[in-house]
Amino acid sequence: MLYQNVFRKKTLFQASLLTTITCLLFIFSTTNLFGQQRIVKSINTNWQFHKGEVANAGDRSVSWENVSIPHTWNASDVMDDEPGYYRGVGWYKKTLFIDNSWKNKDVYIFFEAANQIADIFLNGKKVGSHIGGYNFFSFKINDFIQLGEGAGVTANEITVRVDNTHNENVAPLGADFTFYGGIYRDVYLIAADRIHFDLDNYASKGVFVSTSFVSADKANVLIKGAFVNNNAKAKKLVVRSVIKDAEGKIIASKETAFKSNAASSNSFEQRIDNILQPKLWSPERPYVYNVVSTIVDKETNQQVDEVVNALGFRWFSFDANNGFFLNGKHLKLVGANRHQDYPGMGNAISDAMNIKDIELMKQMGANFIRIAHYPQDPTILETCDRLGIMASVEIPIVNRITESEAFYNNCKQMMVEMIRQSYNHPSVIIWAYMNEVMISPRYGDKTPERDAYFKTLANFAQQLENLTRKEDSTRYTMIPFYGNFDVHYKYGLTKIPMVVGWNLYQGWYGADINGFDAFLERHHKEVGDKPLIISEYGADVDARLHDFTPTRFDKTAEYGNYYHQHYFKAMMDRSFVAGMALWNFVEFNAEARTETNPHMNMKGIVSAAREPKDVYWYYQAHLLQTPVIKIGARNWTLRSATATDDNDSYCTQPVEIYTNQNEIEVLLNGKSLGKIKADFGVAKINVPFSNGNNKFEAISVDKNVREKDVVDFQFILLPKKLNSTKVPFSDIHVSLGDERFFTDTKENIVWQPEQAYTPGSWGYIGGRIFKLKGNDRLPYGSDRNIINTDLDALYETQRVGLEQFKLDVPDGAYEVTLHFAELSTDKQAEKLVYNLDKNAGEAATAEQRSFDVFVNNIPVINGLSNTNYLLPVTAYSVKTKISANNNEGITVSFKALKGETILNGIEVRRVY
Ligand code: GCB
Ligand code: CA
Repeated sequence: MLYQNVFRKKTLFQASLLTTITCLLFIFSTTNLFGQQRIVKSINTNWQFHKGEVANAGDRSVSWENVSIPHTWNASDVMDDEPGYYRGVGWYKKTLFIDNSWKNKDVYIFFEAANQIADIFLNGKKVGSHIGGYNFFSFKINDFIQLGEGAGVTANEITVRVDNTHNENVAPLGADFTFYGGIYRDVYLIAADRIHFDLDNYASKGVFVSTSFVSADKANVLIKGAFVNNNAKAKKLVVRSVIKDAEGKIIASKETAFKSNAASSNSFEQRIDNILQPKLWSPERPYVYNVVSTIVDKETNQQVDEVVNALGFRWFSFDANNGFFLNGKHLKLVGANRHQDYPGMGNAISDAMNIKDIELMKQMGANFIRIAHYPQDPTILETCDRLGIMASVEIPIVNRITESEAFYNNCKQMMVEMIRQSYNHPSVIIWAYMNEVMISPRYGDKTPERDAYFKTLANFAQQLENLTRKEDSTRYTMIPFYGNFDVHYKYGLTKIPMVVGWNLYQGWYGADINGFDAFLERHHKEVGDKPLIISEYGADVDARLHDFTPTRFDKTAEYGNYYHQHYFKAMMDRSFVAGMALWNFVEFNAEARTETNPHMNMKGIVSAAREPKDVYWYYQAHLLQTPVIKIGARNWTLRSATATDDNDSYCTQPVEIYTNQNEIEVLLNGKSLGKIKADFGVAKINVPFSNGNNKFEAISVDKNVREKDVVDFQFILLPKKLNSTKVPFSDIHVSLGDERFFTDTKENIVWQPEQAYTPGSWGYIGGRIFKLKGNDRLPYGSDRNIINTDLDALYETQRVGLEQFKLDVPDGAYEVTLHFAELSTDKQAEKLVYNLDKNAGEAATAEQRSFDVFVNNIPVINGLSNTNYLLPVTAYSVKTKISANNNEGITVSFKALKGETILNGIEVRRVY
């Protein structure tokens, strides 16, 4: 029921339908070629912004900063060491120079979004308010603007109060992403003729296009909508819809004549049937037609308004056993979720940056996107239409609801806005809502209250479901659940949507990765009539961290690869899995997160700077039809490790190559290392890297395939014995309590995982790896944000209780740097709701400690303690100069005075 609000206008007259003419391949008279269109122009530049409340916008006592839109006030405070970010009020103002000739027009202001409550004022008078941070909204402003006589423009002042304060009645209430405040998408002025397509229908196009029937042979199109005649007199009008193919050729059209009364709103409905041999829309060929809807004033025979919409001919269905079908053909939906922010910019990003993400997804071979957890910039769906990516779009109810009428109504409004605003995009196949709402019952374990809350949730889900189906019967619905099967089943949630989405993290938040396969089987067995999409799955990858024997939650690239390879195969193997959207396409800001890259959720398969990680190439190898050969860990070009052989000539490390070729030949510095068969998209080989540059090439054994890949790896070989003459010692950087390699890409330093001391070499003596008390998930180290450093990964790991760190370096002058951070602290970490592990984030009891540090018997640190430099989760470093004599090397000794000794990192550099 798209039109329930069309008739809320002041005067309501029934338009009389005079004639209806259908003509296929109708050629129009030239008078319409340059028909009048509405004026649409952005007003993004030259705004002023004040962070905080302002009594009135003219207040000169407050300071205003020049900004342009898109703008957020949280671009940088989400990355600092101070927990939290500004959630409050911000004011915007701008002088609007409006054309005097717009006197005769209907003028609107249109926002693509403002987060999250916006109040709009013009010349000091309130125009209106909008609630919700992710949908478009618009207001008619004729009654508020001042226009002078004659030619030229008149200055008007617009002010906008935006508020992103937490509000219990506005979704999202809490989530693992940042709720950036501000006017963060484009703002437009629209000036339309007094006769125009409806501009008061939830900031939608006012014209709704659907296909009532599509087959390969023929298609029927339905165009519905409303228009207004805001003239003081009745008008004879023609509403004309023209379908043009991608080349601009008219293939069908329809005209409907109306007599519209003065100040009236009129609905219309046009059918264009029997379009023969329509070019179907699909990921391989996303053929987009245009529907150009115009209104012609019969008196003057002039076009007065025009709206253009995309039209794709496609049909689709979900089947609980066999998955998804597009245009009658089986197609597995494979793609990703996507957040909308960039580092340093927050959510205030350009159209080009939005478009680029979708292009990157397409280049990977994705055919599906879950636009989560909220509707995004209009360019996103436009690009999906154009590139052939099917979309699920979602309103931002995340983790929990508030049991209030205001909350329910706001959510329903968001749903109606979303559907009407994005209705005409052929890429949209699913409307979704309520991400993981069963995860955080506000009543904890209090059973009766909790039970009531879950029942309320189920009831509200049903209401949203009904509303969605009533608004749009041409799409499917989905609710993305979290991985507790029983609770969703018990409260009937699995019955409500047309497609069930599961967000599953076995092998990440949950211990056993095989639990994923078991869960899929369980769904199929117990709710076998429900089509299924894995709406989220993912693992955090800090591309700077590597380990060839990775473990869950170590954030290494290698664990991420293992996780995705397991999941992808499990889903491809099961036909009842209709599709998947990995979490997440991009690394995104989640201010409350800590871990190795604080404030970031690193599950992105492209980095925050949009650099693909290995997993991206893995999917590409599976999804593209054209030859793909991509060397894995290709961003890890600066490596350093200890020689594998006794001559210090090489170090062997495994490398994965992602490919859709059967067999790959690998060359190192021009010499073949042999041929390897690929297994489900991955060819693996051990590579003997030598000191210096290693030119690594992968080519197809199939001589007809030209595609190949080359990566230059810089390898710094460390000698097995530090007095090696073949590879003279120069420097070493060791992360204690760590099993990973950590490449600091800013300083081009490679931190080695720790090792135990053996004579002639280097390493620790005594002690144990630090592990956070009561946290079973982290294999070692802490996940806290370390203050005063960007090298969180280094300081988060630690060796406890060590006696010495020894390096059998040759005689010479050295610089030794020691790094410490107190990881055992009772300073409470913020509890994160997505944190499925109950114990995680629990406060550890602060250890009291004090110890002396000697370097070659010189007392460098006297009584390092929690009462002096050793502040909780704060980086502390000391650099000392020392000489090694008599072949005794360097010995750093730790002497406990109270509690246990610690060391987080050590660097040794030979000076001469
Ligand atoms: C989820 C949430 C998503 C989080 C993700 C994660 O289940 O739906 O918002 O970002 O997990 O990375 O923890
Ligand atoms: Ca902060």
